[in-house]
Amino acid sequence: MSDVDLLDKIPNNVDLKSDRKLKRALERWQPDFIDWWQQSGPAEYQDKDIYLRTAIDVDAEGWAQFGYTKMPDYRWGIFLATEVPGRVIPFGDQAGQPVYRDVPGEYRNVLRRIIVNQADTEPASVEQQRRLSATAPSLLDLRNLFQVNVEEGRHLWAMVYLLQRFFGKDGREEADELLRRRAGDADCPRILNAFNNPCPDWLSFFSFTMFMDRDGKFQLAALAESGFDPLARTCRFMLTEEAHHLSVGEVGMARIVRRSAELMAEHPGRDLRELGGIPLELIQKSINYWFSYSLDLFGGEISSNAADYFAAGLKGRFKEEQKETEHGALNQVKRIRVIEDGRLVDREVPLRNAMNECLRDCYIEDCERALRGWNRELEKAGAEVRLRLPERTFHRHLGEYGHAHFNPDGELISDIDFHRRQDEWFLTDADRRYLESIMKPCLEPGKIAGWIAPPVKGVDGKPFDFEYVRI
Ligand code: BYC
Ligand code: FE
Ligand code: FE
Repeated sequence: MSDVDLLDKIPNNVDLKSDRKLKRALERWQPDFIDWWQQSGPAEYQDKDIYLRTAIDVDAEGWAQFGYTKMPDYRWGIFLATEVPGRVIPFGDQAGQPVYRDVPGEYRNVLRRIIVNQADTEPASVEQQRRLSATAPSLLDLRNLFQVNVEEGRHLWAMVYLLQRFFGKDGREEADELLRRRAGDADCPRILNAFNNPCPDWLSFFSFTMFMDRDGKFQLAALAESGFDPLARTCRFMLTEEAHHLSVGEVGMARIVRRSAELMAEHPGRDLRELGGIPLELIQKSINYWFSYSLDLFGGEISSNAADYFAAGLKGRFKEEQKETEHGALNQVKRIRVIEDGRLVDREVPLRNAMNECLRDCYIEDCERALRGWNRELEKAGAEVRLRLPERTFHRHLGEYGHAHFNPDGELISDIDFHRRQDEWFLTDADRRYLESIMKPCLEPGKIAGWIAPPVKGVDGKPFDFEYVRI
C-alpha cells in the first residue's frame, strides 16, 4: 500500500495507478495547477535552476532528495505517512474505536470544510510571497523562499488528493475553487483573513514564516491526531516539510536582530536608518502585526465548531495521542477572559468549547521560546531593549476580542486611542518606504545584504557561498 511510485505522472505512495478514476481526475487538475503556479507563483526565476529539496519517500531517513530543478518542473507528489496498524480514534466520543479509513457520512460536511480551510492557505501563502524574489538578501534566502513556495504547492496537492479521493464531485469542485480564489482579491479572496494580507518585504516574509507557518504547524499537528486516518497521515508527513519553513522564519528573524544589534553596538546612539539597518522598533511592529493576525487563525476562543470537531474525533489537541490526559475532555472547564460590561473577566467554559484556545496556548508558548532566543542576541550584543509578543487580546479581528480594542499590554482602550496609536504599533508608510529602500537584491554567491546577518549554516551541508540559484 505505501509503496512509492516516483515514475507516475504524479509521484505518490497511494497506489494511484490502481484507481483509474481518481488518477484521471488528478491528472486533469494538474495542468490547471501548473497554470496557477505560472500566473500566481514566484514572479521571477521560473526558468532558472534552483537547488531544491523534493519529497520522494516517507521514511524518517532519506525522505528527501536535493538537486537543481526549474520550479515548474518540480515533482509535486502525494505522500501519506505510513499507516499505523490497529490505530484507534485517540479522543472524543468514539475514542478507542478503530480509526475511520473512509469519510463517515455524518461528518462529511465538516471534514470537507476543515480540509478546504487547510488547503486554501497553501496557495494563498505562495500568492502573498510572489514578489519577494525581486529583493532577496542572498542567494540562499532566495532559494529558501522558493523551497517554501514549492512545498506549500505540495501541501495543496496533499489536500486536493483528499478532496478528490474522498469527496467525489464536491471534492473536485472544491479543488477547482482552490485555484480560483486569490490572496487579497476583492471579489474572490482566500478564506482565512490573514491569508489576504500583503507580504511586501523580507521583514514581513520572515515574520510570516515565523508566525503564520507556525500556525500551520499547530493546525497540522491537531489534524495529525485525527480519527479520519487519511487526514492524520497526510498531515503527519506535511509536518516533516513544515519544520524547514519554521526555521526559515525563526532563524531569519534572529539574523535580522543580530545584524541590528551589531550595528547598535558598533555605532552607539545612531539611528540604524543612517546605517542601512533595521531599527528594532520596526522589527517589533512587524511582530505586532503578524503575531496578532496569526492568533486570529486559531478561530474563536469559545467555539461550538471546535467542540463538534473534537467530539467527532476529527481534530484533537496538540500531541493528544502522546499525552496521558483524559481524552474525552468532558466535565472539565477552561478559564477564558471575556469582555463583560466593558471589563475583562474570567469565564469558565466547557473544555471542548475551548479547544481553539488550548491550541492557541501551545502556539503562544512556542512563540515565546523563539522570542527568548532573539532577545539573547540583543543581550549578547549589550543592547538594553528587548522584543516582546503583544498580549493575545491585542489587534484581533474575530473571537471574544475582535469587537474591542486593546493595547499591546492587553488593556482595553477606546477606539480613538487605538487608532491614534497605530503609527506606534504598526509599520507606517514611511517605515515601508524605508524597508523598500534598503531591500535591494543581493545575488552574488556568498554576498549578503547589509540589513541582515548571514546564516551560520547553508543547506544540505553546502556552504553559504554555494550557487543555490543559477541566475
Ligand atoms: N478568518 O468557531 P469559530 C497553514 C470563521 S496555516 C476568517 O470561531 P472554527 C499555512 C469560521 O470558519 C493552518 N474566518 O472557528 C501557514 C466560522 O465560519 P462560519 C491552516 C474565520 O470553526 C502558512 C466562524 O468564523 N489550517 O497551514 O473553530 C503558509 C466562526 O468560527 C477565521 C487550518 O486552519 C479566520 N481566521 O475555525 C502556508 C486548519 N477563523 O461557521 C500554510 C483547518 C474562523 O460562521 N481549519 N473563521 O461560516 C480549522 O480547523 C478551523 O476551521 C479554524 C477555526 C482553525 C479556521
Ligand atoms: Fe503548508
Ligand atoms: Fe509552511
